[in-house]
Amino acid sequence: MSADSQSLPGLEAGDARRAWTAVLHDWVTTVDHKKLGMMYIGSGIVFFVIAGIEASVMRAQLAFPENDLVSPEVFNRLFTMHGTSMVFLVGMPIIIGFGNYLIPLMVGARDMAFPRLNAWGFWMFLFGGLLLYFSFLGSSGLYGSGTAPDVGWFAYVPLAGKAFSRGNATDYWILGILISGFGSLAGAINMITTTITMRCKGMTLGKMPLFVWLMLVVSFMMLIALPPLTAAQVMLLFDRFMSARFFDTNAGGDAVLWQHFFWFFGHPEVYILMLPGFAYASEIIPVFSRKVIFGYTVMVAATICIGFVSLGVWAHHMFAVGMARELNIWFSFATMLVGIPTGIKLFNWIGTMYGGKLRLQVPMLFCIGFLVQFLIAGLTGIMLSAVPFDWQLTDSYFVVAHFHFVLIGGLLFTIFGAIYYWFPKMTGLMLSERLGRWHFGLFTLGFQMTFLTMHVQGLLGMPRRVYTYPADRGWETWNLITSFGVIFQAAAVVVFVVAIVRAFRKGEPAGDDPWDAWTLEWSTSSPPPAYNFEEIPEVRSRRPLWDLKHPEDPDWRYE
Ligand code: HEM
Ligand SMILES: [Cu+2]
Repeated sequence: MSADSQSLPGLEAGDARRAWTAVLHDWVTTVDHKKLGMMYIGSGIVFFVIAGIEASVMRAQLAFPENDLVSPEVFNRLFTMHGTSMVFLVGMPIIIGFGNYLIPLMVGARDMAFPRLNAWGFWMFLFGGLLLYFSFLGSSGLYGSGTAPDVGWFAYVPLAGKAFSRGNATDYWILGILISGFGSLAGAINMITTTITMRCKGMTLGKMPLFVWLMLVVSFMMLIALPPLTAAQVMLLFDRFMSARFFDTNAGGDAVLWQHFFWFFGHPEVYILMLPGFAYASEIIPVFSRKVIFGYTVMVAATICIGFVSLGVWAHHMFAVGMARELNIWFSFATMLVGIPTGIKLFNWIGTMYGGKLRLQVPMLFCIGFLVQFLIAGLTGIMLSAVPFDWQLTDSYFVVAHFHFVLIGGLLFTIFGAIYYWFPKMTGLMLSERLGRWHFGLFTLGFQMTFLTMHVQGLLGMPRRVYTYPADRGWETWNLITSFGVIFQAAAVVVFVVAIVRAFRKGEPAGDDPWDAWTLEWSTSSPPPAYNFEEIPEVRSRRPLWDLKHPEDPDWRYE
């Protein structure tokens, strides 16, 4: 928020309106990476609240057996919109937002390589998201007008085909994701080009912040994984509108082909979401441990390994479709293989904290929560990569618990940590440490109550996506605890929103470098000027600010 908008109060009504119009015009027409980054993150937070409400309604329905709070049709729409929104309208914009905001600052550049492409990408993302939600109003479904997509976030055929999904609900799912995907592709092209061509003097690849390395790998993964999804969606549109037969098994097509296409995108997608979380942890943990990252080069190598191997594991989502034994063995083995570079990273973060002077402030608390929960997520992932084990638990609540441990315990916790860490840089204001601790405490308690118990429902045989369940299966108490946990998570999100609003109203001034950190974004004012740097900096080590602050013992002596 620029200085002059804060002086709006007290202006004459006409002047205030003109001033607000000017602010709005400024943000709507901006091509500045910082503003676009904040708009991506802001939109992601709004969609998070909406998708969180969808999840809460589902858990209210499942709190008791044989409940009828919502109908099965509405329940199907809720998990479809929740899952689709969380992945494409929460995770993606927030990771692209942070990449957009931070990469030019971290490499010492004035903006992204293609500012107008950047702006186009943002509006494509937002238009795709709004189109998806317009489905609640626009599409004419079987149950009268206005139904959201109800085929699940991976829209398996033939359910998503014309025979079973009449009306336009599924077409909104296809088009909403397809169009918002342009935003991701534009972001990826910009992040790769900026990183490779716009680094300041002295910043060799070996001196880039880990954040920049991880976003580089993520961007390449987006360029590889997104187009197959787009191609499959176009084929599905052909099937739905022009009676093509790509996925129609009765007419020479193949329903399993859709699954291969979807998960060839879908699995790398979870790492496209997770690696940025690793990037936030790799920046925050060293600063709050007062130690350089343990094993910089190994971290980079592990990231590249994860990037590559995760492109070859997709069919571990399809162990139950009847693939050849050899294929099951390969996809099981490759999935276990990903555990190695991921495990290395966990050790490197723990190695960084070991012997450090830990400062347990809110960004660090969320990173520690991430470490513990991501370890659990990784372990259940290894369990599910064993084919016989997966045959027992595929499509059960054990799987729902596993991927929420990855996407909340992993990604969402690091996103919260990143927001508390970089909010001061973006706004010049501090978020309240006291409210942040409440946010962390309530969310961790609620998260564990909800998703740790879900593993048990799964082991007791409860399938996913059921809108209710009988009272005689021993699932009642577990479901009640699971749903109760959502109350704590919701309370934590309210505290988070209050913390943000309160910071904008009367937050403490942050100063340029409130955490005493070491990367270039902290060398600028908070918020940074439109042109980022008075003079393009020159760096000699991975910690340029440390060198500036400690000329007596600069890092470049050791690198
Ligand atoms: C914030 C707290 C959250 C709660 C309470 C929650 C709860 C739920 C529930 C109850 C379901 C439906 C399970 C079923 O009926 O099968 C679900 C599904 C799902 N959730 Fe979440 N979720 C949360 C956050 C997230 C986040 C952050 C992500 C991703 C970034 C996510 C991604 C998904 C996906 C992909 C599905 C599967 C949807 C489908 O079956 O089509 N959720 N979640
Ligand atoms: Cu997977």
